[in-house]
Amino acid sequence: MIMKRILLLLSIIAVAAACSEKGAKAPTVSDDWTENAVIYELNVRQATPEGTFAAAEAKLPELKELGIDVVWIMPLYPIGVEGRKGTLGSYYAIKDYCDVNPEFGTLADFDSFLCKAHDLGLKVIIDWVANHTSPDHPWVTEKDPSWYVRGAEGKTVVEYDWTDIAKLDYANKDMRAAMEGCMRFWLDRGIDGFRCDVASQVPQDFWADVFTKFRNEYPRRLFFLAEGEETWLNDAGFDCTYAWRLHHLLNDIAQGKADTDSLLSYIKWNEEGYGTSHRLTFTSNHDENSWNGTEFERMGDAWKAMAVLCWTLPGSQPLIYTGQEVGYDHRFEFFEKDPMPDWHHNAATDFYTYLNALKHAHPALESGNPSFEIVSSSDSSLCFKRTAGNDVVTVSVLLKAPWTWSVDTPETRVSKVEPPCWWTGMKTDLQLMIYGEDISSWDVSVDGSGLSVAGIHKAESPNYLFVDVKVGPGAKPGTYDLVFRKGSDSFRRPYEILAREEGSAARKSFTTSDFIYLINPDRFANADPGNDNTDDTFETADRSRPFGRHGGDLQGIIDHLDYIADLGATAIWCTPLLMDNQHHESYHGYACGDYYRIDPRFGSNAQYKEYVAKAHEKGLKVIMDIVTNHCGTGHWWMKDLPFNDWIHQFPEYTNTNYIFPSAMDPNASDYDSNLLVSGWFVPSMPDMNLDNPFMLKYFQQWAIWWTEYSGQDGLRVDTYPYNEKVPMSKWCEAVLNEYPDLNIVGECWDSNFDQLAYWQGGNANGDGFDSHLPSIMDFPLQEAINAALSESNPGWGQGMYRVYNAIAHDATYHDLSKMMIFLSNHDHYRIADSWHQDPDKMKIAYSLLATVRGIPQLFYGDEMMFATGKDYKSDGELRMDFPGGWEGDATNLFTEEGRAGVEAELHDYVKTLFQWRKGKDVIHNGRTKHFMTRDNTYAFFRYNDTDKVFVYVNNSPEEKTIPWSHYAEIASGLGEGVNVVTGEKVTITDSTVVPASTALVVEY
Ligand SMILES: [Ca+2]
Ligand SMILES: [Ca+2]
Repeated sequence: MIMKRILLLLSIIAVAAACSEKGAKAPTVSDDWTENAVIYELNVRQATPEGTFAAAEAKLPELKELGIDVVWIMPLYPIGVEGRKGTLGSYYAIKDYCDVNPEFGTLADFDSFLCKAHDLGLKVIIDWVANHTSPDHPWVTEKDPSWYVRGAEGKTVVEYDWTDIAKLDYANKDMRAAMEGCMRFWLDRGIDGFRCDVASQVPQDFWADVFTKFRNEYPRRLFFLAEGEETWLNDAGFDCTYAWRLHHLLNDIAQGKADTDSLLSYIKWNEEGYGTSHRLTFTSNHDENSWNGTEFERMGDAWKAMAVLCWTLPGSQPLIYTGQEVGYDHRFEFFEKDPMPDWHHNAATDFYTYLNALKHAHPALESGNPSFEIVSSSDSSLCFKRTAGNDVVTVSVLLKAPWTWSVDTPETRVSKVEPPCWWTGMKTDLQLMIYGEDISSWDVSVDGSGLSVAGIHKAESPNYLFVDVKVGPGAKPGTYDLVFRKGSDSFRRPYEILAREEGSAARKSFTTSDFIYLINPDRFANADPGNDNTDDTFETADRSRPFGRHGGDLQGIIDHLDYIADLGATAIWCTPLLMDNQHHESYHGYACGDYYRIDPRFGSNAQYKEYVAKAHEKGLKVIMDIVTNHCGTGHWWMKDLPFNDWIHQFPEYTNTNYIFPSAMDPNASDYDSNLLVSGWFVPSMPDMNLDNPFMLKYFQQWAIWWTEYSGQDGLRVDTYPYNEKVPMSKWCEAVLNEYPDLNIVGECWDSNFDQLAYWQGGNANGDGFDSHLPSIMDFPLQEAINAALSESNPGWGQGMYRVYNAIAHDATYHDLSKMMIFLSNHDHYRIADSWHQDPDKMKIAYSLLATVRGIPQLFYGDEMMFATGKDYKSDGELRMDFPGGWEGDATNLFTEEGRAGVEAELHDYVKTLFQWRKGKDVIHNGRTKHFMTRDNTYAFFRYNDTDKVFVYVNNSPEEKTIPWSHYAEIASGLGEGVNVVTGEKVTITDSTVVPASTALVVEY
């Protein structure tokens, strides 16, 4: 039960975090930023491959998003050469206090880093090593010998095994003054304080003296952190001391060597000795990591539970060391370059983001708040309460395997509010779905001007409320509070209203000028093996299984946007990226487990937004694949549905009949037409009931939320005709009401021209039905091309006649410009399999795809010879891994060097055609004139007032002569043209020969 609560919590926070980029942060009572600050220890050398201030500066926005408040930069000064350890030396052997280590850059680079950090609202403290210098510091020879502690023969002395240092002597007043001057050098540059190395080795009066002066002279809040645990350090003016004793105790607890009693005695000892002073709490730092092992080595599975204590015990000022934010399990070399791989947001990031947000949101968890009350305890468990005014945080930690933990706060009485945020200036009325134990017995209001509750609807389950919220014209972006009241009890839940992007409603979408590249994200590229498995999802990665998860992710797509753009694509459709938490076959994403969360194995909501932004930078639009017809049995609401009719339920499992005609058949029985839309697609996918108005409203807002949140450009709707058609048409209307130019393509998998046409919005249907769906997928044409290129010896009505016949039905459709055309997709045979890996057939198909009317779409890998080599269709196998997307792949087809032979030949053919197509209005918007097929050939023109393109397909095994004079009505006067593929000049006549199995594309 505890674990479940954790999982739930994490998912709430993930979504909450997704919305937190704009608008005000949750309120805190303290004005002192140090009270709820989380510190990040930045190891500049190892934090990035470059190991420079400039590279670290580029990572600052990610630290901000993680919830960091203070960046502590490890010593940034030139390192001594004499006695140096290793190649690069220890940062703590300093040769010049007033300069930067050239390894990291220049003073100007540091200033730029500091400026960027301050712009982001981050504080910066630097490591100060007052106890000693390197033995070759100029002071050793240039200053009076009494500046240093001297041993036999006047030699400087070392401490411990620090053979690369010389200990300073604080009896010398001149040295003290020089040290103070060096500290001012950095304070004058604008830093916010110091982390003082081995602070207790330096006299108390030195610290007290300089800190008093600094605090008087510098008006900003300065923060001084002592590496040391002696209580006199607080008297000396330090804000925070190291909680070493707690750290060692947490290691012992994790290793089964200590119990709850020892933790409670520590808490008592800490309270008596430190009162309201801050205590640096950590599961790792640079010394622990390099010399004693990572938190995973020392704490094993207990690392999270121990971190929870570091964030919630009295006095705690939590620390994250470089690499911990992504769970990097590696001991950094201390004297050598040993950089961590490029950072990617993963489950460990989610965990720390959650803890940081918790710390920021709760006055009860402020570092100076000593409140601590035991709720319950045993030998191996502790539940305690922290309070500050009305704020109460209850923490439970199991101090033995499986090390479960939970944190209860007032907001966790509400475990979900969906949509998780909203915007000002939206046309769509907002209805919140609120989920929490017995939440229906509470009254709800909104605190904040401009927002009000317009209606409260109870569901059948007591754990839901549907609340209509009016976002008035005067509403300002910011954090509002939903206030829940029952009798004298009340609690608040923050809700964010963001500012709408300018021009959002008027966004353009995908059109005939686009070329769409379809990707199965699990199978494209795995940039982050660290997210292949996560704590809060069931199925784990297994690349050997065709129907298993292979680890592909959003970062993998982001990393290959250049490849996609280079191919000539201008839009990407990914099969669903939302969480699919089924135990098996979750890789395809069509069994949604959470409509407001990107699957953590693909990335995060924030990363989806980043993907959209980066795709836009490359000229690529983004189409989201969404499923309104069904969710997955693994969806969180399946254990507690708001209404019985939220999904279609039957006494026993009932499948859909897959009979589309029943949706438009005037003679259809209710039995058949009901079964089409209410039967389940498969047993693992509960069928949603769009006749339930709350369900419909939920899906309308959800599609709008993702569009507004991410900036995406269009939608693709799965299994469209299986939705109840009238509510589904209202769904389309609602989305288009918010975004009038948005394109939405529905998957209406129907080979009948007239039945397919029924589903397109504006079609003159006999029954008056209008779907309002702008775009449909051209299945009849797809089937025609596939069959034509598969038939070696076609009879009458076969071969290229099929393609001619499909195009001849164009009058059937309401809007040809919105037809999505394709050769294959994730549900069909690989084209290479269909056409026996014959490159000539594939080139014919590419030529058709690039030149016939509509919006072309290509399935990833079909630009090359991706084939299963089998003659049956297995979804898991045809959705194959893109070679080069996984570390260690033998070939890398993403790169020009990696492609050879037929792969290069096909890829370049596609690229040539679609790069050409990009600028061709005659293809995007021109008309078509085609000629009746003869002998398995097909000829057509695309034309407008100024341009013509002629396409001739010879799909037969013999060469053919073009009957050019037959085309005189459009071809007369056409002299020299250009072969689009070869770039050669060509003049077609009645004697022009086209080789067997070849397409000719000529522009005039
Ligand atoms: Ca991955
Ligand atoms: Ca249905």
